[in-house]
Amino acid sequence: MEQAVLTISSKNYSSWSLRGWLMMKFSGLSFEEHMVSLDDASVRAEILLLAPSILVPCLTHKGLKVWDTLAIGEYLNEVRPKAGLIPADLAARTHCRSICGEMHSGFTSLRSALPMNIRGRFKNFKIWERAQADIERINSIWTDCLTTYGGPFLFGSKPGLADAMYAPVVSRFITYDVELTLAASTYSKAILELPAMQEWIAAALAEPEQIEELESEF
Ligand SMILES: N[C@@H](CCC(=O)N[C@@H](CS)C(=O)NCC(=O)O)C(=O)O
Repeated sequence: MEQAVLTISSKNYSSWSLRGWLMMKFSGLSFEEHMVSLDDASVRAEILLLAPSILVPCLTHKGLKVWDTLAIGEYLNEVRPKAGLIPADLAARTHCRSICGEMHSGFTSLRSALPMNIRGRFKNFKIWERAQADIERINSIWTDCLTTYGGPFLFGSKPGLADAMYAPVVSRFITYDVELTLAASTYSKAILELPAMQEWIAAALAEPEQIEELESEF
């Protein structure tokens, strides 16, 4: 199929869907979104045809299938090179790929203890020590990028791959009442003001699906 189709799941809970969807928006490639519920066995069979990992997001475009969020980002950078998803400068590009890799394979404590839940609000949430270490590392990544490249986004004036990778963290910090450093608060504001992010949040707020286990303090 010529037209790009991005398959995603819940806008309230699926952080990887948000990352892939923001990459699509930042790339400027027009696409249709296909929303699925991965709890349904027949849907899982359908997803298997698009992504052997049976995970979302996955992209189909011009007869190609791309699954796994980082691969989607790299693909978009190839087909939309002028969008600047990845910085042009070698040093910045290397830095960008390193922090994207860090998010893709790391921060497991933060991810498991503070799952994305855009609608949720947990005041005075008790943050586990290892999740706190992840938060501190993220703060230092953001501070370093904003200082080096001048903001308001991680690699300068336009949002790109790294911002898509870190945007769900901005939402988690609000949900779990995480105390923000000045850099984190400035960066969060820039992300939340993006029209694409506002569009996603509005859809997440309107979504009826609820996962009970994620709706109480745990
Ligand atoms: N490493 C994968 C992770 C994707 C992932 O874990 N996606 C979740 C949704 S956020 C998923 O599809 N989970 C399967 C399920 O819920 O059954 C990527 O980068 O795309």
